This record gives sequence, C-alpha cells and structure tokens, in this order.
Amino acid sequence: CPSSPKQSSSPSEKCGVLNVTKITENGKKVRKSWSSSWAVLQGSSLLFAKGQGGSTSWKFGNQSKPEFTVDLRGGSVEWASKDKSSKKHVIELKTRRGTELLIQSEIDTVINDWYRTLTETVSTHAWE
Ligand code: I3S
Repeated sequence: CPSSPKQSSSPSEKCGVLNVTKITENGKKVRKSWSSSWAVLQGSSLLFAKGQGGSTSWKFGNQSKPEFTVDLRGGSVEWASKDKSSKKHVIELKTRRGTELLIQSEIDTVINDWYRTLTETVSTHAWE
C-alpha cells in the first residue's frame, strides 16, 4: 500500500489522507490539534505521518517515520457524537490504552470506507 498511490481494498492494508487529532492520550485529555495526515493501516496498527498528503504521499514508506501509531486491538470505532466536533464525517477511535483520536474526511465515500475497514479490523483483532 505505501508503495502504490492506489488505495488497497484489503481490510488489513489501507492508506489515504485523513484529518486527525488526538483528544485523549493515555487517559488524559489533550488539546485538539487537527492536521492532515497520511494514514496507513497495516494489520491492527494504524500509522499516521504528518504533512505527507498530496501526490507524493505514497512515498511515505521509504521517506519518513510515522508520527504516531495506534494499536487497534481491543479498541473501538464509532461515529463521533456532535459534541466531539463540529466537523462532518468524524470517526472516534479509542484504544485499549486510553488514547482517543478523531479522524475525519470531507469526502463521505472516503470516511465511509475507513469506517468499514476500521470496524472490520477491530472485530477481527478483538481477542488477540
Ligand atoms: O472541541 P473544540 O475545542 O471546539 O475544538 C476546536 C479547537 O480545537 C480549535 O482550535 P483552538 O481553539 O485550539 O484554536 C480547532 O480549530 C477546531 O477545529 C476544533 O473544533 P472542531 O469542531 O473543528 O473539531
């Protein structure tokens, strides 16, 4: 997936540009800070790399380290309630370790795809 600009349809590997912000880290509330990130799902790990959007984003694999990674095993995925963000199409991701992220895209087909893939990933890896 990082070696190709095309999005993979396999649930274990998917990538694309998303807006992301942490809202909680290890159980502690953190200040929201939305940024456009290149997101890569590999197995149950979701990696984000800042500033890798646009046409060169697929170079991520050999170009930069992920800014942060979350482990989806034992986590949850749901559509964020209105009080979490004023933006449209926002998904709330919670990890077992108490990190909460919001991910968002203006493009509803893009975010719906991520929602489907992430819920599949969480249910597939729930008991590992
Ligand atoms: O949940 P909040 O506090 O309304 O989130 C907004 C803020 O993080 C704001 O930044 P500062 O107030 O730190 O400058 C962001 O610009 C907004 O995007 C946040 O709200 P949305 O509803 O866009 O998630």
